[in-house]
Amino acid sequence: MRDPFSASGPVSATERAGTRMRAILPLHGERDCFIVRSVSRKGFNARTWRAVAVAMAGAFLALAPLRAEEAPLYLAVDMRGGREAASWPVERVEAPPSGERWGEDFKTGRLLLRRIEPGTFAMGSPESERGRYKDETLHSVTISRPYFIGVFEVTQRQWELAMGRRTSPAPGDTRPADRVSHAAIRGNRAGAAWPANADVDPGSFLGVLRAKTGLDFDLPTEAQWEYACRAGTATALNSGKDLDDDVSCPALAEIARCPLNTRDGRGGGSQHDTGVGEYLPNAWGLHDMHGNVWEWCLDWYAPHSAGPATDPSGPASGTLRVLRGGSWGFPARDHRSARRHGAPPGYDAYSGYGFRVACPAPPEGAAERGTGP
Ligand SMILES: [Ca+2]
Repeated sequence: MRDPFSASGPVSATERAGTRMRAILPLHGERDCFIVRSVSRKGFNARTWRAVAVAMAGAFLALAPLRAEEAPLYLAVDMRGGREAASWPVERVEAPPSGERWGEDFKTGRLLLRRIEPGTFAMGSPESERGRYKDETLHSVTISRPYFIGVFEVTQRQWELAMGRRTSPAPGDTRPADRVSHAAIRGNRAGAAWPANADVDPGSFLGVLRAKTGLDFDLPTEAQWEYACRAGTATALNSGKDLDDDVSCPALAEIARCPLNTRDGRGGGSQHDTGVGEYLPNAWGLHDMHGNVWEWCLDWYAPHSAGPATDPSGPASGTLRVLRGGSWGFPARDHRSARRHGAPPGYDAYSGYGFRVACPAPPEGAAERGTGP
């Protein structure tokens, strides 16, 4: 690690350092990370620093650059060349883009993923959790390797860029790709073999994404999905709140497109999803882990076993593939972090089934580095 960047003062302060103007901003969703944006004669630069000493709330004592193995925080695939492009550039992004509407670009022509660090968490739900189902047996799961996961559900425009058509007649580039089957995402030949291997069909969405980027994109495993959804929480919802009603819960409406917020002015309707990223993200900056559309995971569905597991890949065989997170048409209890749902892998008739992608993190030290502030 480099020497800490010595600075002190309130966050969100703008200061002059030599010839540079420097703005220090809290990184959304991170308690100890800050973005340092600097403007000098050489141009604009932004990178993420981790506070090594935090004094009072809202002030820091020193910042250190993220370790090489921690960077970059984000990875972006530029899909705008469409199917005709020989390849799609993969950019390493060390800080989320700025601007009020920064997300729009990453909901249409570019695909944004957030790095998730390894850790151990309690998967499933305690018996005391309101709205739980019996197949959510609480057990310890370790995620041993870092990975990237989509900040948003894959959208109609992104699907169209890869596949040449949309999945649904519903208008809106930023609406999720719905009515997609597990088989359409991975393929129903090679792509049906998980967990025997991680192959996908060349003509599937993931086959195209892999061919254009050279990276091993896939659906997340069920454990990767729940770990990313919870972002450190053990409550029913990833906002740190529990349900106060099984069907209609205001705490859920803050973070998810669900039946309760059908007419909140964000594009939702009584019979469909809405644009991705319209509701509050979790602590790791991921949107719509609850609600909007259910998200396909890699695993076959089966009841959890009670013992601890490391990087579980699900049962060897089954009839249903797992879906997680609930959707616009389901009651509150079906949006809980621990809720498990399944459907036949070829099922594509429901407008509440979609997905987000995941990707193993590059080897440690392989990440490109930005320059200091
Ligand atoms: Ca979702």
